[in-house]
Amino acid sequence: MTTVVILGAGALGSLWAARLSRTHKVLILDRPQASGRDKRFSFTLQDSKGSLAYHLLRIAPSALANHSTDAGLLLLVCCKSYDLVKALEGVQAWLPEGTALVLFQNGLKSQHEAARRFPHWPIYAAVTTEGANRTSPAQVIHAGTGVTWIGAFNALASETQAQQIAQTLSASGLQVQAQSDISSRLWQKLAINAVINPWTALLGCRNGELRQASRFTDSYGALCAEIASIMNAATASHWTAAELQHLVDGVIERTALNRSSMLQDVQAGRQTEIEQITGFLVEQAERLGIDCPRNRELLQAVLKLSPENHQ
Ligand code: KPL
Repeated sequence: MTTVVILGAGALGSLWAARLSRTHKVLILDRPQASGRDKRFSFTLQDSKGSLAYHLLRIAPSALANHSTDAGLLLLVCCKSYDLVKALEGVQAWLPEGTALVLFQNGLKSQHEAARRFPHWPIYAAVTTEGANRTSPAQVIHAGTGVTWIGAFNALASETQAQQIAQTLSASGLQVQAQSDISSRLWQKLAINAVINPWTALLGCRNGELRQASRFTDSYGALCAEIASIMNAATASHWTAAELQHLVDGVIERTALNRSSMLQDVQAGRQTEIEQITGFLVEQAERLGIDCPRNRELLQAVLKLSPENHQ
Protein backbone atom coordinates (compact mmCIF):
# COMPACT_ATOMS: atom_id res chain seq x y z
CA MET A 1 0.00 0.00 0.00
CA THR A 2 1.21 3.49 -0.85
CA THR A 3 2.87 5.38 1.98
CA VAL A 4 1.62 8.97 2.18
CA VAL A 5 4.23 11.58 3.07
CA ILE A 6 3.18 15.07 4.14
CA LEU A 7 5.45 18.04 3.50
CA GLY A 8 4.07 21.06 5.34
CA ALA A 9 1.90 19.85 8.20
CA GLY A 10 -0.10 23.02 8.78
CA ALA A 11 -3.89 22.89 9.06
CA LEU A 12 -4.55 21.32 5.65
CA GLY A 13 -1.55 18.96 5.79
CA SER A 14 -2.62 17.78 9.25
CA LEU A 15 -6.19 17.20 8.05
CA TRP A 16 -4.98 14.91 5.24
CA ALA A 17 -2.49 13.21 7.57
CA ALA A 18 -5.12 12.47 10.19
CA ARG A 19 -7.78 11.24 7.77
CA LEU A 20 -5.39 9.08 5.73
CA SER A 21 -3.67 7.57 8.79
CA ARG A 22 -6.82 5.49 9.36
CA THR A 23 -6.05 3.39 6.27
CA HIS A 24 -2.48 4.22 5.18
CA LYS A 25 0.96 4.58 6.62
CA VAL A 26 1.45 8.35 6.95
CA LEU A 27 4.76 10.10 7.57
CA ILE A 28 5.27 13.77 8.40
CA LEU A 29 8.44 15.27 6.99
CA ASP A 30 10.62 17.22 9.38
CA ARG A 31 12.91 20.05 8.25
CA PRO A 32 15.94 18.86 6.23
CA GLN A 33 18.35 19.99 8.94
CA ALA A 34 16.44 18.02 11.65
CA SER A 35 18.29 15.16 13.35
CA GLY A 36 17.87 11.70 11.83
CA ARG A 37 15.95 10.49 14.92
CA ASP A 38 12.23 9.66 14.37
CA LYS A 39 9.84 11.81 16.41
CA ARG A 40 6.14 11.96 17.22
CA PHE A 41 3.87 14.51 15.58
CA SER A 42 0.85 14.83 17.85
CA PHE A 43 -2.26 16.94 17.38
CA THR A 44 -6.01 16.91 17.87
CA LEU A 45 -8.40 17.12 14.95
CA GLN A 46 -11.80 18.54 15.69
CA ASP A 47 -14.70 18.17 13.27
CA SER A 48 -18.48 18.10 13.43
CA LYS A 49 -18.35 14.62 15.02
CA GLY A 50 -15.97 15.58 17.86
CA SER A 51 -12.28 15.60 18.67
CA LEU A 52 -9.69 12.87 18.10
CA ALA A 53 -5.99 12.82 19.00
CA TYR A 54 -3.42 11.64 16.44
CA HIS A 55 0.18 10.61 17.09
CA LEU A 56 1.98 10.26 13.78
CA LEU A 57 5.57 9.60 12.87
CA ARG A 58 7.75 12.58 11.98
CA ILE A 59 10.95 11.72 10.13
CA ALA A 60 13.89 13.62 8.67
CA PRO A 61 13.95 13.61 4.83
CA SER A 62 17.20 11.63 5.03
CA ALA A 63 15.24 8.75 6.64
CA LEU A 64 12.78 8.46 3.72
CA ALA A 65 14.64 5.53 2.15
CA ASN A 66 14.03 3.45 5.33
CA HIS A 67 10.28 3.81 4.80
CA SER A 68 10.02 3.20 1.08
CA THR A 69 7.92 0.20 0.02
CA ASP A 70 7.29 -1.46 -3.34
CA ALA A 71 4.02 0.46 -3.62
CA GLY A 72 6.05 3.67 -3.41
CA LEU A 73 5.50 7.04 -1.80
CA LEU A 74 2.96 9.74 -2.49
CA LEU A 75 4.09 13.21 -1.42
CA LEU A 76 1.39 15.72 -0.46
CA VAL A 77 2.95 19.18 -0.42
CA CYS A 78 0.87 21.48 1.77
CA CYS A 79 3.29 24.31 2.61
CA LYS A 80 2.63 27.97 1.79
CA SER A 81 3.12 28.82 -1.88
CA TYR A 82 6.15 31.06 -1.26
CA ASP A 83 7.92 28.14 0.51
CA LEU A 84 7.25 25.53 -2.18
CA VAL A 85 10.48 25.54 -4.18
CA LYS A 86 12.65 25.74 -1.05
CA ALA A 87 10.68 22.93 0.60
CA LEU A 88 11.16 20.68 -2.45
CA GLU A 89 14.86 21.54 -2.67
CA GLY A 90 15.13 20.38 0.94
CA VAL A 91 13.84 16.89 0.15
CA GLN A 92 14.99 16.28 -3.41
CA ALA A 93 18.18 14.42 -2.46
CA TRP A 94 16.17 11.76 -0.59
CA LEU A 95 12.94 11.49 -2.56
CA PRO A 96 12.97 8.30 -4.66
CA GLU A 97 12.80 8.79 -8.41
CA GLY A 98 9.27 8.58 -9.77
CA THR A 99 7.61 9.71 -6.52
CA ALA A 100 4.36 11.52 -7.39
CA LEU A 101 4.00 15.01 -5.93
CA VAL A 102 0.62 16.59 -5.24
CA LEU A 103 0.82 20.38 -4.85
CA PHE A 104 -1.85 22.06 -2.72
CA GLN A 105 -0.65 25.68 -3.03
CA ASN A 106 -2.76 28.78 -3.57
CA GLY A 107 -2.12 30.92 -6.63
CA LEU A 108 -0.38 29.58 -9.72
CA LYS A 109 3.12 30.96 -9.63
CA SER A 110 4.75 28.43 -7.32
CA GLN A 111 3.37 25.37 -9.16
CA HIS A 112 4.85 26.64 -12.45
CA GLU A 113 8.19 27.28 -10.73
CA ALA A 114 8.14 23.78 -9.23
CA ALA A 115 7.31 22.23 -12.62
CA ARG A 116 10.25 24.09 -14.18
CA ARG A 117 12.71 23.24 -11.41
CA PHE A 118 11.76 19.59 -10.84
CA PRO A 119 10.86 18.06 -14.22
CA HIS A 120 12.04 14.59 -13.06
CA TRP A 121 9.04 14.02 -10.74
CA PRO A 122 5.44 13.49 -11.90
CA ILE A 123 3.70 16.63 -10.59
CA TYR A 124 -0.03 16.90 -9.85
CA ALA A 125 -1.87 20.03 -8.76
CA ALA A 126 -4.75 20.00 -6.31
CA VAL A 127 -7.54 22.51 -5.82
CA THR A 128 -9.47 22.07 -2.61
CA THR A 129 -12.43 23.74 -0.96
CA GLU A 130 -11.89 21.88 2.35
CA GLY A 131 -11.74 24.39 5.18
CA ALA A 132 -9.19 23.73 7.92
CA ASN A 133 -7.53 26.04 10.41
CA ARG A 134 -5.19 25.72 13.34
CA THR A 135 -6.17 27.30 16.63
CA SER A 136 -2.88 26.31 18.32
CA PRO A 137 0.15 24.27 17.15
CA ALA A 138 -1.53 21.04 18.30
CA GLN A 139 -5.19 21.79 17.53
CA VAL A 140 -6.66 21.59 14.01
CA ILE A 141 -10.28 22.35 13.21
CA HIS A 142 -11.92 20.87 10.12
CA ALA A 143 -14.21 23.85 9.69
CA GLY A 144 -16.01 22.97 6.47
CA THR A 145 -16.18 19.99 4.15
CA GLY A 146 -15.63 20.54 0.44
CA VAL A 147 -14.25 18.87 -2.68
CA THR A 148 -10.66 18.30 -3.81
CA TRP A 149 -9.74 18.02 -7.49
CA ILE A 150 -6.45 16.45 -8.60
CA GLY A 151 -4.97 16.77 -12.08
CA ALA A 152 -1.76 16.20 -13.99
CA PHE A 153 0.46 19.31 -14.04
CA ASN A 154 3.65 18.30 -15.89
CA ALA A 155 4.72 16.01 -18.71
CA LEU A 156 5.54 13.05 -16.43
CA ALA A 157 2.11 13.15 -14.82
CA SER A 158 -0.78 11.20 -16.36
CA GLU A 159 -4.56 11.09 -16.12
CA THR A 160 -4.41 7.42 -15.11
CA GLN A 161 -2.15 8.21 -12.17
CA ALA A 162 -4.31 11.23 -11.25
CA GLN A 163 -7.22 8.80 -10.92
CA GLN A 164 -5.14 6.44 -8.78
CA ILE A 165 -4.10 9.33 -6.54
CA ALA A 166 -7.71 10.51 -6.25
CA GLN A 167 -8.67 6.97 -5.21
CA THR A 168 -5.88 6.83 -2.61
CA LEU A 169 -6.89 10.20 -1.19
CA SER A 170 -10.56 9.20 -1.13
CA ALA A 171 -9.67 6.71 1.63
CA SER A 172 -9.61 9.81 3.84
CA GLY A 173 -13.40 10.00 3.61
CA LEU A 174 -13.01 13.45 2.03
CA GLN A 175 -14.48 13.96 -1.43
CA VAL A 176 -11.73 13.73 -4.06
CA GLN A 177 -12.04 13.72 -7.86
CA ALA A 178 -9.55 13.42 -10.69
CA GLN A 179 -9.77 16.41 -13.03
CA SER A 180 -8.53 16.20 -16.62
CA ASP A 181 -8.22 19.99 -17.00
CA ILE A 182 -6.85 21.05 -13.62
CA SER A 183 -5.54 24.29 -15.10
CA SER A 184 -9.03 25.77 -15.48
CA ARG A 185 -9.85 24.90 -11.83
CA LEU A 186 -6.57 26.47 -10.72
CA TRP A 187 -7.36 29.63 -12.69
CA GLN A 188 -10.87 29.87 -11.24
CA LYS A 189 -9.53 29.48 -7.71
CA LEU A 190 -6.85 32.06 -8.50
CA ALA A 191 -9.48 34.52 -9.78
CA ILE A 192 -11.60 34.05 -6.64
CA ASN A 193 -8.60 34.49 -4.35
CA ALA A 194 -7.43 37.54 -6.34
CA VAL A 195 -10.70 39.31 -5.52
CA ILE A 196 -11.46 38.19 -1.96
CA ASN A 197 -8.04 37.79 -0.36
CA PRO A 198 -6.42 41.20 -0.99
CA TRP A 199 -9.58 43.11 -0.21
CA THR A 200 -10.32 41.28 3.06
CA ALA A 201 -6.65 41.74 4.05
CA LEU A 202 -6.77 45.48 3.29
CA LEU A 203 -10.14 46.13 4.91
CA GLY A 204 -9.54 43.75 7.83
CA CYS A 205 -12.95 42.15 7.37
CA ARG A 206 -14.52 38.72 7.02
CA ASN A 207 -15.41 37.56 3.51
CA GLY A 208 -19.14 38.34 3.88
CA GLU A 209 -18.45 41.86 5.15
CA LEU A 210 -17.02 42.79 1.75
CA ARG A 211 -20.61 43.17 0.52
CA GLN A 212 -21.10 46.21 2.77
CA ALA A 213 -17.70 47.81 2.08
CA SER A 214 -18.10 50.61 -0.47
CA ARG A 215 -14.37 50.72 -1.29
CA PHE A 216 -14.75 47.10 -2.40
CA THR A 217 -18.16 47.30 -4.08
CA ASP A 218 -17.15 50.44 -6.06
CA SER A 219 -14.31 48.59 -7.78
CA TYR A 220 -15.61 45.00 -7.72
CA GLY A 221 -16.96 44.96 -11.30
CA ALA A 222 -13.86 46.58 -12.80
CA LEU A 223 -11.56 44.21 -10.89
CA CYS A 224 -13.51 41.21 -12.21
CA ALA A 225 -13.28 42.63 -15.74
CA GLU A 226 -9.48 42.91 -15.46
CA ILE A 227 -9.12 39.39 -14.08
CA ALA A 228 -11.48 37.93 -16.71
CA SER A 229 -9.51 39.49 -19.54
CA ILE A 230 -6.18 38.20 -18.17
CA MET A 231 -7.66 34.73 -17.63
CA ASN A 232 -9.23 34.65 -21.10
CA ALA A 233 -6.03 35.70 -22.83
CA ALA A 234 -3.87 33.28 -20.83
CA THR A 235 -6.12 30.23 -21.13
CA ALA A 236 -8.20 30.88 -24.27
CA SER A 237 -11.39 30.87 -22.17
CA HIS A 238 -14.41 33.17 -22.50
CA TRP A 239 -15.34 34.52 -19.08
CA THR A 240 -17.34 37.72 -18.92
CA ALA A 241 -16.82 40.04 -15.94
CA ALA A 242 -20.41 39.35 -14.87
CA GLU A 243 -19.86 35.57 -14.89
CA LEU A 244 -16.72 35.90 -12.82
CA GLN A 245 -18.47 38.26 -10.42
CA HIS A 246 -21.29 35.71 -10.07
CA LEU A 247 -18.74 32.98 -9.26
CA VAL A 248 -17.07 35.17 -6.63
CA ASP A 249 -20.46 36.23 -5.20
CA GLY A 250 -21.23 32.55 -4.58
CA VAL A 251 -17.94 32.00 -2.73
CA ILE A 252 -18.43 35.18 -0.65
CA GLU A 253 -21.89 33.92 0.26
CA ARG A 254 -20.75 30.38 1.19
CA THR A 255 -17.68 31.59 3.13
CA ALA A 256 -19.25 34.75 4.59
CA LEU A 257 -18.00 34.05 8.12
CA ASN A 258 -14.44 33.10 7.05
CA ARG A 259 -11.40 35.20 7.65
CA SER A 260 -9.55 34.70 4.37
CA SER A 261 -6.12 33.08 4.52
CA MET A 262 -4.55 36.42 3.55
CA LEU A 263 -6.33 38.30 6.32
CA GLN A 264 -5.18 35.61 8.78
CA ASP A 265 -1.60 35.99 7.54
CA VAL A 266 -1.70 39.78 7.91
CA GLN A 267 -3.23 39.58 11.38
CA ALA A 268 -0.61 37.03 12.47
CA GLY A 269 2.23 39.22 11.08
CA ARG A 270 3.16 36.56 8.50
CA GLN A 271 4.19 36.95 4.88
CA THR A 272 1.15 36.84 2.55
CA GLU A 273 0.67 34.95 -0.72
CA ILE A 274 -0.08 38.15 -2.65
CA GLU A 275 2.87 37.67 -5.03
CA GLN A 276 1.72 34.16 -5.93
CA ILE A 277 -1.89 35.31 -6.47
CA THR A 278 -2.17 38.94 -7.66
CA GLY A 279 1.54 39.11 -8.51
CA PHE A 280 1.13 36.15 -10.86
CA LEU A 281 -1.87 37.85 -12.54
CA VAL A 282 0.08 41.09 -13.00
CA GLU A 283 3.01 39.15 -14.53
CA GLN A 284 0.65 37.37 -16.92
CA ALA A 285 -1.00 40.70 -17.85
CA GLU A 286 2.42 42.21 -18.62
CA ARG A 287 3.36 39.22 -20.76
CA LEU A 288 0.06 39.49 -22.66
CA GLY A 289 0.06 43.29 -22.97
CA ILE A 290 -3.06 43.79 -20.82
CA ASP A 291 -3.51 46.84 -18.63
CA CYS A 292 -4.45 45.93 -15.02
CA PRO A 293 -4.27 49.04 -12.80
CA ARG A 294 -6.57 47.62 -10.11
CA ASN A 295 -4.55 44.46 -9.65
CA ARG A 296 -1.34 46.51 -9.57
CA GLU A 297 -2.76 48.75 -6.86
CA LEU A 298 -3.90 45.76 -4.79
CA LEU A 299 -0.49 44.12 -5.16
CA GLN A 300 1.34 47.24 -3.94
CA ALA A 301 -1.14 47.89 -1.12
CA VAL A 302 -0.93 44.32 0.25
CA LEU A 303 2.87 44.20 -0.14
CA LYS A 304 2.98 47.22 2.20
CA LEU A 305 1.24 45.11 4.85
CA SER A 306 4.03 42.51 4.77
CA PRO A 307 6.05 42.18 8.01
CA GLU A 308 9.29 43.33 6.35
CA ASN A 309 7.62 46.65 5.41
CA HIS A 310 6.32 47.37 8.92
CA GLN A 311 9.29 48.95 10.66
O1 KPL B 1 -9.52 30.28 -0.42
C1 KPL B 1 -9.89 31.18 0.29
C2 KPL B 1 -8.86 31.77 1.19
O2 KPL B 1 -9.20 32.34 2.21
O3 KPL B 1 -7.67 31.65 0.84
C3 KPL B 1 -11.30 31.70 0.21
C4 KPL B 1 -12.02 30.97 -0.91
C5 KPL B 1 -11.29 33.18 -0.07
C6 KPL B 1 -12.08 31.39 1.44
O4 KPL B 1 -11.74 32.15 2.54
